[in-house]
Amino acid sequence: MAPLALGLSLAGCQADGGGGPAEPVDVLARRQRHVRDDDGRALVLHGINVMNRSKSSPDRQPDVTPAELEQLATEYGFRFVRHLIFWSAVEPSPGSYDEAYLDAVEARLDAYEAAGIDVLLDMHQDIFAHAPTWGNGAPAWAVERIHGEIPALPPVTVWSNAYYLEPVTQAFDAFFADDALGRELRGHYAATWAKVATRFRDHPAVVGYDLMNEPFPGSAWDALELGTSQGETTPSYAFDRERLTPFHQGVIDTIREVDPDTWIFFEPRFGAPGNGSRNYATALDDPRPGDGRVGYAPHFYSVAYEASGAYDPARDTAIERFEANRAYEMRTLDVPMLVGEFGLDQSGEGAMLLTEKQLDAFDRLGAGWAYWSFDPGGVGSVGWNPFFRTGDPQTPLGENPNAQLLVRVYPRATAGDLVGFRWDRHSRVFTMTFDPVADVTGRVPTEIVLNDERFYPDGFDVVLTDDDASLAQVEFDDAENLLRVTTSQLFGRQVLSITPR
Ligand code: IDC
Repeated sequence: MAPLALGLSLAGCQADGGGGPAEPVDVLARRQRHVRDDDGRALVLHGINVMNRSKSSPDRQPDVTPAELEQLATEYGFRFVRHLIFWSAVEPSPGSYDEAYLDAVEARLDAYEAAGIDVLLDMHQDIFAHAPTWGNGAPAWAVERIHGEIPALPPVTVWSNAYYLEPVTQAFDAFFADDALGRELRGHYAATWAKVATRFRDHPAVVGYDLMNEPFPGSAWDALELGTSQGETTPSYAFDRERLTPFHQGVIDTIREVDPDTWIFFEPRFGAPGNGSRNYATALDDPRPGDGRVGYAPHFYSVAYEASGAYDPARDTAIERFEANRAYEMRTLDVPMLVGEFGLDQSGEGAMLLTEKQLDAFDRLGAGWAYWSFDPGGVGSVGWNPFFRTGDPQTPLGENPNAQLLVRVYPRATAGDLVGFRWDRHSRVFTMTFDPVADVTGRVPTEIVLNDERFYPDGFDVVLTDDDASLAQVEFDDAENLLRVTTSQLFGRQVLSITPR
């Protein structure tokens, strides 16, 4: 029946009714809504930050094990990690790099690769620096360059309140200043990235670099912005346009001198955008030859939830603002997006509803995500963690309630231009729509992450609504929990759905 199906489909999608094969949709001329892999497939990355404990461990590495990575990837479908690295660890003294640290990072990258996990390398910082009483990020010598010594910070009740302490605010002002010291510090930062990129540009696990975690605006910090965006007259606006965008551009240009190919992600300033408000940054230029590979990696934490410990959908508009503002920015900044951090204490009232609404919004935006964070405790520990450690070497992880929401069916890699997708965990119906792309669709499979035992104990059906369904190859890899679907590139828009039996 294959020739008949082919004939019918061509007749159906040829506008001029002519005899030749239809032209595939020309997506090259269209904006890139997704990060693409080396095969040209559109990626949607679901995963987790690995790990908060790296900030304070002696080797600045996570203690995640290969067996845990295996379980994360195959059972839970977390095939992506945002792996924390630190400026202080790469450049412990000015101009000299710690190769042993980079070797240890490489060993982790090898472990991710073995588990089929893609990696975003996140140059993390909280409270500017890795220095006594400070946080993590910049080397202590950078604080000494700024302050002449390392000021001791007073204790704070909530960690992020330390940003507003005078020595920390001053350190960020110094780092972003348009003066000799600012240029020197940013030069070290960019050179550190060039070192990291030179080392890992060819590592198959690495999909991207996350330039700086939550850049704090220093004295341009504006608490008012946390509610709704205040607009062009604010210090935030000036910081985004005059400081942050040029800083990001400078680091991108430096990385591109050594690495033309790896995706580079930038974040909005710390604070308001993470609660759904606007980012005032302007579009970045990617000097690589060919299509740009700059992506956007904002975070999402509801300030109202964090302050009250409860989610009140009638009053907390963070999700609605986040979705609208991020969609606007994806268009105006011309970038694909992945949410580098979101997460919450799952014991609060409405925590599950908030998490589910966040995840559905990310799907609608076509954005991947990394939950904060993979820091499992022992049996019985819940808090923010989707997972806990069981002590069983075969099945090292057990799941907490929010894993019910985080483990989803999703299109990890689409051999085509992904128009949209939806996972409904109640009906267990998954739907995706994509347009074929020349030399991608038909050559490589679309890969859908699907845990059949979990979601479809009685089996599932895959339905392709296009005429060429009979030409598609559908294969389920039970060991990997991956559904591979290869369709023809000769046809028009395709809708694929998966339904329970
Ligand atoms: C938090 C950790 C916490 C630690 C703190 C400071 O959960 O244990 O004390 O960092 O290092 C962020 C940051 C991320 C935070 C996370 C949760 O990027 O480092 O981790 N968060 O508070 N921004 C908003 C929230």
